Amino acid sequence: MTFSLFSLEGRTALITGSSRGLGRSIARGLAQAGASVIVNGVNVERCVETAQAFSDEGFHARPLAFDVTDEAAVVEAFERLDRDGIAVDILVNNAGIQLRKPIVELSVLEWQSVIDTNLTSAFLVGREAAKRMLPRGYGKVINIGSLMSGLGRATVAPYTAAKGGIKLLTQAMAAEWAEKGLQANAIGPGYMLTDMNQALIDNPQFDTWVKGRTPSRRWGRPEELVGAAVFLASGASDYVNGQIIYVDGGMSAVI
Ligand code: GCO
Repeated sequence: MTFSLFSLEGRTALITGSSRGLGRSIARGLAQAGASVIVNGVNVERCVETAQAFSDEGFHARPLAFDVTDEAAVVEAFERLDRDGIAVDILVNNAGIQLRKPIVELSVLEWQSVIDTNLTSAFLVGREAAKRMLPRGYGKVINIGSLMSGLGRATVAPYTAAKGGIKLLTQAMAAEWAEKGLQANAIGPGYMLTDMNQALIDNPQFDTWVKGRTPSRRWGRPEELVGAAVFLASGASDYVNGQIIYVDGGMSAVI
């Protein structure tokens, strides 16, 4: 008998921002664990390409391109899933952008863009998913926070504020939805080898700082988030709610 505690067989997972980066790695990992995955992003071609790549590997995947910051687009996307008879069992709110600039140089539009993409999107997509999960008495909501959900760094204020909000939105979701059989938790990635961080990776001083500040003495690989994601998406976490799991090489645990 296979060890089914972590199996996602028969489950459908929607991962926002999953046509590339961390979201793509998480989506592939959930597919490896047996989930049928819905690949989301704003770029239709990239969504189709990523879903096809997953299908070519033998996984069950479909593209669903929509802008997670656009309320009407989010509502329409879920109505389309309803029409297609697709129930989202697992939601990973991963979509996010980074903008590095001192607070005093930020425009309100720049601030709002990061907050909308990194935080408001989790509310919009989480709300539509929960409207359907609550009556079914089942759902796994996984919000992608950050090391910055609990720590600040200069020049990334909107990202930090949004990711701090993600941590506490997760706790609020747990407070409202746990009694109905849903689990809402978060993952806090540390410094990962992603396109979003390429400028930092290529900066020798920053690279040295990350490796010195991180007990594991290295950057994280996107696929290293899969274990936490599968755990929080599976029956192994049915009594875990409102928590954040930092996957950061220990950076948040030490001074
Ligand atoms: C930065 C980085 C961080 C990363 C890190 C933590 O500019 O400091 O982009 O914000 O997101 O991986 O999540």
